[in-house]
Amino acid sequence: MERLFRSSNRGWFGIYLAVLLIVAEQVLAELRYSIPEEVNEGTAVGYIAKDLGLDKASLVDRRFRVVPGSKEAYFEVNSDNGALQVRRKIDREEICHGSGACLMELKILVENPLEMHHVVVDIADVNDHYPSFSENEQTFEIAEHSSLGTRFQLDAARDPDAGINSIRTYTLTSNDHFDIEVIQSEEEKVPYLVLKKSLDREQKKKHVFILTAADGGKPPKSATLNISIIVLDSNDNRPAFNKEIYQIEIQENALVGTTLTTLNATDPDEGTNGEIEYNLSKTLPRKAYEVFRLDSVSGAITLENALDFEDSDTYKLDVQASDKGQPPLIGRCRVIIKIKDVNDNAPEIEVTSLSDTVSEDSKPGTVISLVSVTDKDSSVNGKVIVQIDGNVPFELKPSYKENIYSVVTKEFLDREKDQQYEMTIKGTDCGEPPLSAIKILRIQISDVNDNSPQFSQNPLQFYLRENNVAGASVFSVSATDNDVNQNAAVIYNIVRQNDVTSFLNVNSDTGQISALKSFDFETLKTFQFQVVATDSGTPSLSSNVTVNVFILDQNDNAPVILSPLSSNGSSEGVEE
Ligand SMILES: *C1O[C@H](CO)[C@@H](O)[C@H](O)[C@H]1NC(C)=O
Ligand SMILES: *[C@@H]1O[C@H](CO)[C@@H](O)[C@H](O)[C@H]1NC(C)=O
Ligand SMILES: *[C@@H]1O[C@H](CO)[C@@H](O)[C@H](O)[C@H]1NC(C)=O
Ligand SMILES: *[C@@H]1O[C@H](CO)[C@@H](O)[C@H](O)[C@H]1NC(C)=O
Ligand SMILES: *[C@@H]1O[C@H](CO)[C@@H](O)[C@H](O)[C@H]1NC(C)=O
Repeated sequence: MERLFRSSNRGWFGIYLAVLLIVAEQVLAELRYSIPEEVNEGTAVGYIAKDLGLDKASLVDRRFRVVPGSKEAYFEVNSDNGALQVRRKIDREEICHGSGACLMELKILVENPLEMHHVVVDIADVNDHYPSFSENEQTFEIAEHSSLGTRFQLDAARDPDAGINSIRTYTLTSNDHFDIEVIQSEEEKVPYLVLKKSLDREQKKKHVFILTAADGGKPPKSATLNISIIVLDSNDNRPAFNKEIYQIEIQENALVGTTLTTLNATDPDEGTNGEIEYNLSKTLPRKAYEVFRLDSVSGAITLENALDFEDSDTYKLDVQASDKGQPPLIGRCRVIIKIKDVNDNAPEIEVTSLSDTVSEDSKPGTVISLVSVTDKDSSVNGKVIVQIDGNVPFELKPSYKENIYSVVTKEFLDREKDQQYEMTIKGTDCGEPPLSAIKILRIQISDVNDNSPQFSQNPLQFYLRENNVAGASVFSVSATDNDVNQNAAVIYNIVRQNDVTSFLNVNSDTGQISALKSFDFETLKTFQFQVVATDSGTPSLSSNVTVNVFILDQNDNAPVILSPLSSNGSSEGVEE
């Protein structure tokens, strides 16, 4: 620094050799000279002897000299040529402060006769100092979005030189955000940074500029100050989710604890201004809070309780991400969770019958029951196939409404063949694996009078010993009826056709036939009659049987020989 200073000064020296001489016209004949500072020793300040009109030759005799004093050290007179000359280098800034004129007063004395002259030497400034900053770096912390026009005072540079050689300009590296503004106070120029464009920490959090202070010398000397601007965060960014809508699909049988997705919101702010907390919106249906859990720190959504597609097939969760600034800012997103159906429900079968009996005379196609089939699973798994298992005279027909079927008779029924049916109605869904349900349907077939009483054979033959006891039961007839109850309740009647039948009686309930008279083989050997069996149905049905009766002979007559007896004489023989 020292060396640089000197060499620069030497360059300017020549210009200042032309010393101005000012002769002040004062009472005390004051002499005034000006020299630049820093001139070499021996440089003439002014030719005093000449200026005072003193004879050069007499100077030694008259003891021409500078009166010793504080400033004496800097100057001396030359008795040979009468000049005032510099005795040692003068540093203006060492002697004078401030930028005003730097004047040095001297007294010059000659004797015989005694005279004293005042001399004023004006030490002119030379640009021998560089501007300087007290620090080489200055740091500011400025909140982002500070209002435009805000000023920040910078360190002023110092330059001990005076006037034009002191600080003249401040310049800042060109940038978008700040201008430099210089305010002239009493003594010095004070530079300010003025905000001209808003700062955004998320764009750039540190700005570095160089402030250059230059003096007005020719050439100017300068100094630099590094300026760092640290942009302080303000909570000016709300958390943003990486998606506005998250679409998620999950099987309804997903295990509790399964993580469905992890939400991710980011906030470029700093510290707590960028710290995110996730929450479900407070206005969701209660069920949503029971089924899902949102981790407020990680953003993970996990299954808290089992899902049920049949209960709810979609959930819409409104989620907010809040930062921890003061006040906090909030970002929102929506999570749509679609539940995928799993075949976890068997079909349900419901049978509605008006009666559990059906008349055997029903026409084919008669509706006996309605079967409704439902399945709680979704369309694919709900679709149910219904069928009747077993070999029964019934079939299913689609009805007026989907999922409702009629059970109808497929053919004529015959109670006398099957009086009861048990059938299995089976519904099977189309899930994987398929699930099925069964329902047992029991049907009683009710009787219709469609069978007449039947005698086991027709005609019937009976043998009756003559001389039977009148009024006693002699034989019985019986008819059976395949129907039941009244339709099978048979009563018997004898068809009154001839005389013989008037001697016969039938118990209408039992079919016991009694003979009202005793028969005589010798007068009547055989006779025939008919018995009608009638059931009690409405209308009733009947059938008849022909009864042939043969009277058997007894040995009730003494022999009367009319012709030779045959060798054969069996008393049990039947003669035609
Ligand atoms: C004699 O009687 C027996 C038994 O009654 C009979 O089988 C047989 O035919 C009779 N004979 C004649 C010649 O009538
Ligand atoms: C000032 O900034 C310049 C350029 O960026 C750099 O080279 C120098 O080291 C800095 N000085 C200080 C003291 O930070
Ligand atoms: C969240 O998103 C940001 C930006 O897209 C990404 O840098 C970060 O890694 C993500 N975080 C997680 C946990 O996925
Ligand atoms: C978010 O959730 C956390 C943890 O469950 C809770 O402490 C906080 O109060 C909630 N914040 C809001 C805004 O609901
Ligand atoms: C007896 O049955 C026959 C054939 O079924 C019928 O023709 C006849 O009229 C019946 N007789 C009486 C008296 O019912």
